[in-house]
Amino acid sequence: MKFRLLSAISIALLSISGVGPAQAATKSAVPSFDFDTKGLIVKYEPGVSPVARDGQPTGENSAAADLTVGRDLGSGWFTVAVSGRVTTERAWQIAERLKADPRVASVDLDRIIRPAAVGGSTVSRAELNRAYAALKPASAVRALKAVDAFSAATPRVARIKLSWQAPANLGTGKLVGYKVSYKTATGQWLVASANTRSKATSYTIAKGLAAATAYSFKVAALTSAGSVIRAGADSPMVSALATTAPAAPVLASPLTITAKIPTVSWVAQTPAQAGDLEVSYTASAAAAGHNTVSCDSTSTSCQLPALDPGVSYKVSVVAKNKRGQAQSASEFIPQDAYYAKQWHLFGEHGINAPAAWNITTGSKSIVVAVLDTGITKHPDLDSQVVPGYDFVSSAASARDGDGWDSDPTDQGDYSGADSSSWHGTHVAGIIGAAANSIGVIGVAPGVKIQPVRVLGASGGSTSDLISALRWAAGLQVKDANGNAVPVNPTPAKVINISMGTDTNTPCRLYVDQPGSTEVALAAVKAAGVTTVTAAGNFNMPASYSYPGNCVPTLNVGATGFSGDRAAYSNYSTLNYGEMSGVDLSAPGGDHTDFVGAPADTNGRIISTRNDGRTTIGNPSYDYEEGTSMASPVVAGVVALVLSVKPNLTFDDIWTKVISPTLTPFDATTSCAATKVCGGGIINASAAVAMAETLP
Ligand SMILES: [Ca+2]
Ligand SMILES: [Ca+2]
Ligand SMILES: [Ca+2]
Repeated sequence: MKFRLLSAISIALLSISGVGPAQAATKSAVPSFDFDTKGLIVKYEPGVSPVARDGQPTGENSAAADLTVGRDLGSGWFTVAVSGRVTTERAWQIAERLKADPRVASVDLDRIIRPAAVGGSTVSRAELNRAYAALKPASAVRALKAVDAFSAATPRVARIKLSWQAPANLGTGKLVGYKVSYKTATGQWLVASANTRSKATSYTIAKGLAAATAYSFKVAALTSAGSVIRAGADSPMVSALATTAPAAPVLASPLTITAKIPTVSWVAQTPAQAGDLEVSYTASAAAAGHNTVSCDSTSTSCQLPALDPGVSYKVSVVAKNKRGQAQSASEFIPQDAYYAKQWHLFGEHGINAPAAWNITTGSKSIVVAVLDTGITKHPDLDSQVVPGYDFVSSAASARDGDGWDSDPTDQGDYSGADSSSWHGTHVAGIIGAAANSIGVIGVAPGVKIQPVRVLGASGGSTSDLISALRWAAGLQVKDANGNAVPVNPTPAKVINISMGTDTNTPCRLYVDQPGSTEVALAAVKAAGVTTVTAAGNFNMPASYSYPGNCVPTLNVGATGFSGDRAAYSNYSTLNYGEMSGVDLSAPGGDHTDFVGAPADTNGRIISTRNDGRTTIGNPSYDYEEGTSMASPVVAGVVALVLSVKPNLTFDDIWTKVISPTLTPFDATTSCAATKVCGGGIINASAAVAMAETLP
């Protein structure tokens, strides 16, 4: 407290004329009375200076108030101003303390000095008491409770319903509403409603609250007297934890499950996704005509009991907490980082893969052999691969120092300034890149890839290709010395051959005499294997390009982003169904057909690659275009079809499943007028659904 110069005091004491018995006080109108007090009238003991040696007014410390000695009224009486404006109640408290100070003889408790703004006059204590009583605040509301006000309509919004009993005492005012406040995690009080304007003794806070947070709440009654609203005391605080129902869990394991793989797993939920409550999960597997089975867990996986063998069950997971429950999506939703770039899977002229994935993402018992340049290690492929073989007989071309061997690693096909293509790695990813959080997803991420190397730095030979075909299908193969190659322990059900010649290379020796490749293809077909070939990239008749012109394969032309024939794609000059032209098309990408395509793709197909220029470098992703990309799209769909119906033959797959479900070409495309692009674009969803209808 500072010492104040007496001359600086500006307290108004206009009507004070002396001390003694209370004067007839001015009858001020209660509604305009604001209780502000500017000062007291104090009598000091004889000989006591109103100003102490420390410069502060005598009695100030004992009053614990910032006082200023004002006017000497005579006979030991002084006016004492209270710094600022205090309530009458506070002024009386100060007066009581001053009275207890031995230096103070008396305080005139019957008169209070009012501010100049309201007349500066004194008013009697009796009158103040009456006025004060008229505006007495309500007492505290009683029995405040906070309960969860969960709304199924807005399950992620934290809501708390407060309820209470009206105050026992409303004073003399009328109840006009309640003030509702809540304390945040940082201790800050926020007003949920300054005035509910209702006599209702409940209020729901539906805004501002966050899940997983403990709040305190208080409520004060508001009473009115004239223009003044007087708040009652706050209620005791109550706490409530605002929580929510869990979010839908996301399956980590396939949407369909068989007795061979009875474990269901899902992605761990964050506290917020769990609604900030303890969550339990129930996984169920259902199949028409079979008992639904389920398992429970509070973790992220559980093993289903006793599934009927050979049956494909559809799996769902329900997350449940005390606020509610949520079921996993009935759709398979890829989490792969580059999925949005994979227009060939979901685009308008893509293959409708997501709907197919709702039925199957592929069975790991289905193997797709990729007869290509081999494979390189890749985090999106390593989990997808079963052992393959290397049928490049030329050691120079193979660049691995020998002829046939059991290691199909791609050693690079660089030539001069041309980088290695890592073609087999790209093709393998289109078929079966893993469904995970990284990179891309294959058409059939649940199936297995078998890398079979037939192309080296100098391309490949027909005899190696034939050996590879036979080996992939599980048939016996002998090497140049007549020694048997170990039989493929995991024979393929699908073989993809993304290669072709750029000149007219008939497959058939004579019109009516099959060549050795067709003999092999017939044996492969007889073994229950479906072979898919690329129609070629030379904008020439597909019947010129070996081995796509061999019978029987599904020979695939390429379409671009707009669904029209890719500019480079070989085309059919034969009647549809002869199976040595273009049988069908699939997205292979076309950089000249890029309008509207996802960023960076330039209308091409993204898949797994390697960044080594010559020899193997690091795993990467890159864009390619070609019938080499279209063929594995079809091979992937065939693998999905076989995952649903493993015993379908080549003829079944073509005539009963693929051919009837092709998406017709848009009327505006060059493919529509003729059958130069085959019967249409492969439709994964329609094909898988069709397969399901077959016995
Ligand atoms: Ca070798
Ligand atoms: Ca090798
Ligand atoms: Ca992936």
